[in-house]
Amino acid sequence: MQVLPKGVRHIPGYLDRPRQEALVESIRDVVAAAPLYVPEMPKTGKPMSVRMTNCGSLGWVTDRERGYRYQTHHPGTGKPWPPIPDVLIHIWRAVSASDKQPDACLVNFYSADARMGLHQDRDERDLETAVVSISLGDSCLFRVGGRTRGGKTVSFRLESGDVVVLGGEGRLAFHGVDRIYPNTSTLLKNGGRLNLTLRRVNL
Ligand SMILES: O=C(O)CCC(=O)C(=O)O
Ligand SMILES: [Mn+2]
Repeated sequence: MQVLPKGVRHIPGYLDRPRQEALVESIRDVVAAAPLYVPEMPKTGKPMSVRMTNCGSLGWVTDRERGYRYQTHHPGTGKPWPPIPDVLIHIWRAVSASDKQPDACLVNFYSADARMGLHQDRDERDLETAVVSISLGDSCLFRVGGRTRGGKTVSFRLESGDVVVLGGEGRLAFHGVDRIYPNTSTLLKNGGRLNLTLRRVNL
């Protein structure tokens, strides 16, 4: 058993299959109201390999001109993001150890060749409340380290139904997704991996 950095908690199999299925259904409704789109890297405009959307009062977006930020509206439709489904609020309450509510939920969709480079979550005003991340569908290789780039990292697989909490000293841990393992889950009909990241943005 590997030792994870302080404040980083991996809860394997937190959601059983029926709860995973219910969650996918509620995310289908989110995506119907707020379609997945291709985010662009700041300055270069290079497309990210992960497709994204959000629910909650604020959504994380990025594009060439304005870079990483939170905003109240979907960049494509101009509409407010749909609300965070109750099932997600319940998970947050059970694992975040916070009395605050999440005000943002980023929905990441990874096809077989998508990945996410090592980064910190630090676009929030609140950098103390934990970040709660839920994995659905195909497995991935997740990497997490400390608060400085270039330090030691550990890698482990995230499977469908797993939850990761970055709290306390782990709140600003560098983390990323090195690869997806295609066809490792039957949860999503067309394969791929869904990640739901719940955060508290405003103080
Ligand atoms: O997909 C994941 O497990 C991590 C996603 C992530 O780190 C992010 O969206 O900031
Ligand atoms: Mn992140």
